[in-house]
Amino acid sequence: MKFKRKIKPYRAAAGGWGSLEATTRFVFDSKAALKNMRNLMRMNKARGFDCPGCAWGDDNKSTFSFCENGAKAVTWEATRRVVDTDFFAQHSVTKLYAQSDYFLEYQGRLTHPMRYNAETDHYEPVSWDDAFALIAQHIKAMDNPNQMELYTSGRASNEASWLYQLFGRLAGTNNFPDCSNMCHEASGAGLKRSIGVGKGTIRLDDFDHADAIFVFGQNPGTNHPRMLHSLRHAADHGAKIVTFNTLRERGLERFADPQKPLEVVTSKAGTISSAYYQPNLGGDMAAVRGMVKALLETHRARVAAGEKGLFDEAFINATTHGVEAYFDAVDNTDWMQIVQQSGLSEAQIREAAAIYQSSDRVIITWAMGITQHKHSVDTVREIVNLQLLFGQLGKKGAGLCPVRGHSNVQGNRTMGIDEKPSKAFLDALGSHFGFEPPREHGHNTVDALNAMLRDEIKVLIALGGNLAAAAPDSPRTEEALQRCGLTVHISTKLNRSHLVPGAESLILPTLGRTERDTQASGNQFITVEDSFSMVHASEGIGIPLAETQRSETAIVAGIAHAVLGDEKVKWLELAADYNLIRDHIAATIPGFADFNEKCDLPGGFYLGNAAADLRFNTPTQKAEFSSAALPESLFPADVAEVPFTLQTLRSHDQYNTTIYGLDDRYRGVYGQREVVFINPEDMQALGFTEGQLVDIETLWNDNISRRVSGFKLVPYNIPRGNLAAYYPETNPLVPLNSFGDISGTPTSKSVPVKLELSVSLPTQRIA
Ligand SMILES: Nc1nc2c(c(=O)[nH]1)N[C@H]1C(S)=C(S)[C@@H](COP(=O)(O)OP(=O)(O)OC[C@H]3O[C@@H](n4cnc5c(=O)[nH]c(N)nc54)[C@H](O)[C@@H]3O)O[C@H]1N2
Ligand SMILES: Nc1nc2c(c(=O)[nH]1)N[C@H]1C(S)=C(S)[C@@H](COP(=O)(O)OP(=O)(O)OC[C@H]3O[C@@H](n4cnc5c(=O)[nH]c(N)nc54)[C@H](O)[C@@H]3O)O[C@H]1N2
Ligand SMILES: [Mo]
Repeated sequence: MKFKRKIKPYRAAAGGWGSLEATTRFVFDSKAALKNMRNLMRMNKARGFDCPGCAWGDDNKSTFSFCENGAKAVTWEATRRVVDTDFFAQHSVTKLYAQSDYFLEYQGRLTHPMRYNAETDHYEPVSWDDAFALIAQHIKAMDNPNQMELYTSGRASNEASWLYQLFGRLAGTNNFPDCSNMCHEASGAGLKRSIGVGKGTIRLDDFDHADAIFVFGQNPGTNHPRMLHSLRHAADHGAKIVTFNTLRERGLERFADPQKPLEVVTSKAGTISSAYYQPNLGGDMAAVRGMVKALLETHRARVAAGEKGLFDEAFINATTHGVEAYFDAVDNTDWMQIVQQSGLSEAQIREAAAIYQSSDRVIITWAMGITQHKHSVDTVREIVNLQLLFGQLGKKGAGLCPVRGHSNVQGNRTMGIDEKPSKAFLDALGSHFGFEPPREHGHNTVDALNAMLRDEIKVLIALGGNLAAAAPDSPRTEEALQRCGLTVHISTKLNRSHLVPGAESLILPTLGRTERDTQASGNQFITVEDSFSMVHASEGIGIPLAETQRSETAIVAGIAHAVLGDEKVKWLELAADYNLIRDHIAATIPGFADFNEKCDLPGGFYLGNAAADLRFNTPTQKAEFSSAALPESLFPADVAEVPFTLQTLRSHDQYNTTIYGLDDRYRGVYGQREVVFINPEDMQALGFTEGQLVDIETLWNDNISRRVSGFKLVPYNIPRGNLAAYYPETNPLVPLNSFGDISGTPTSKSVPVKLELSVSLPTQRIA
């Protein structure tokens, strides 16, 4: 495939024509244009399918709410191209491994179960029964159930993931590594410690009532485009949008609503952010600490003058614990450290604090710019601290909003995809099915990969996702997968994980969310949960490409049946009628009583959030202030003299490891992905020039060389000392043992690196 390479700054607003044009191009390029248009029309509407793009909510008011990147996700899934048995007969695994991630997924949908033959180096067709029997044989040969890893990616439905965790626990393990371990784990861990529940506290319509919305470390223009409608709407009604982002992101500056034709025609793009701060990578905890320091100063001055203080003292006294220790921590943090670590001036931080102070109702949102650092749990808790001081919980238009990634990643956790399940959850499961679930905590993603490297793992089953490309330290991750006895991938499309097989390997082709799922009892729907704890039904309409594809739920049931038989659970009966699964969910998961009846509610039902009702499930039954000190450094003490910190992020034309195209329109990059964004002064100081190719090398303390070559220098509006480049190309740079405290999340947004001019051209994968 040929791509036109260019770097040309994008000057228009986000959304608008550019967005419409790109959407229609995707719809009409793919081989099923009409079907695609019909799919789009039904996306996110009552009894259509839920958009597989992201976990933003639906307001149920607009008649036709979709976004460019949701359209890409749908059309990408709805392709008529197939990766069938002929395809695998033609291409060896070694040959496919040399191809780019873009090439692999572009080949189309997997249609037939395939088994790897190491002798021929080809995948060969296998029957479903034989595939299940092979899995059962490997699992039954294990010495203990913890020699199995059950990975989940966040697209899996509530029904499939609930069944999957039941299978794992009946088999005896809590080894449930998932994509969340690499994503919002720090949000869950931080919120749980601070407010007793690991989810956001707001609902979608809170955006209509906020006076200010602070957006930290998030690029909604690309990753949550429907959020721009909420931000834009709020801005139009006078709310202040305050952005903290290391990069200047177009979508956070201006946005024209592509679904309001007049606005597009007249280019009446709305300004989104009223203030835009560009902290250093990992500098947000210091920035928020600085804001509190400024606010505390004003508060004390007022109180000293006999006036009413700034903070919500009634709220603090009645519902929180630990404010004094927190104030001590704030007093012990000096401005020099705050300024140096955040990279913002004291004046900028005071300005942000003043905006916060003048706003009654404040929402704070965040994503990967906050969660993929060493001190992410402390950073999330610092954000909560600020909100607690002003009583921003339990009131309309205010609260905490971690914006989730995968469209059902929040639902997966609710269903029990959790390597650290609560006692209450296990008790409920055990008593409902009459067994003693394993109590010992299992592996998260990094633990699982390390266990594989130690040859402790015999079987990996992956319910979706692309572990080989999504996890850090690619050579070690690939080796880890290859050390398993059996790797099983339940997938829609060909990806890198299939090409690093264990001693044996299976690819099991599954239906996507947009497709009709017919089982013995008739057409089925599934359910998902969005970032706002709304659970709703989703029913696919596309006709499946091949009769040999099966639903995720049916595949999980098939595996469980082959391994465990149907003594405790009638797996195949459950897969024949998902209502039966929902009845079990209702009996084992809080908040799901009358689940099947509630699925008929238009727009779904709200699971509730105790913290939003000011009930805190913490040891003190109060919201806990955290009084952590700022980190001394983002890196281990023996990693010194780090010239640059690199973040690895998403382009506009990708969905995690799925590369739709090679453009990153809002950042002005076309036809290429091997680029590195750099401050122009840094480039000059190194004596380098725009467009030169560089090697990026990680500075770490384990004598392992981690280097990628041939990355083009692109001068960009980014603070000095900070770099950005796309994932997954830069995953080889993230050390497997560099992860967040408590969260265990790979530190994908702060990798210590240096740059050198490339001396030889890289062996690039074939695009
Ligand atoms: N189209 C599309 N949609 C997606 C995805 C996709 O790949 N494509 N992925 C989905 C998933 S799984 C997820 S988790 C979300 C991810 O959504 P995002 O979190 O928006 O994803 P990233 O591309 O990683 O962008 C990180 C943003 O944070 C900024 N940033 C990085 N480090 C820092 C920091 O230390 N401080 C501050 N203040 N800013 C920082 C970056 O400049 C960038 O704007 O999107 C979901 N939606
Ligand atoms: N360096 C770096 N690494 C990162 C990140 C980063 O910002 N930087 N982000 C991290 C984050 S936030 C996340 S969430 C992870 C993502 O990690 P994963 O969730 O593992 O990866 P995806 O790329 O979303 O998975 C794509 C694959 O899922 C399969 N698939 C697609 N739809 C379906 C479906 O409906 N059912 C099934 N069964 N399979 C399906 C397809 O085969 C496709 O190849 O990556 C993490 N890795
Ligand atoms: Mo994610």
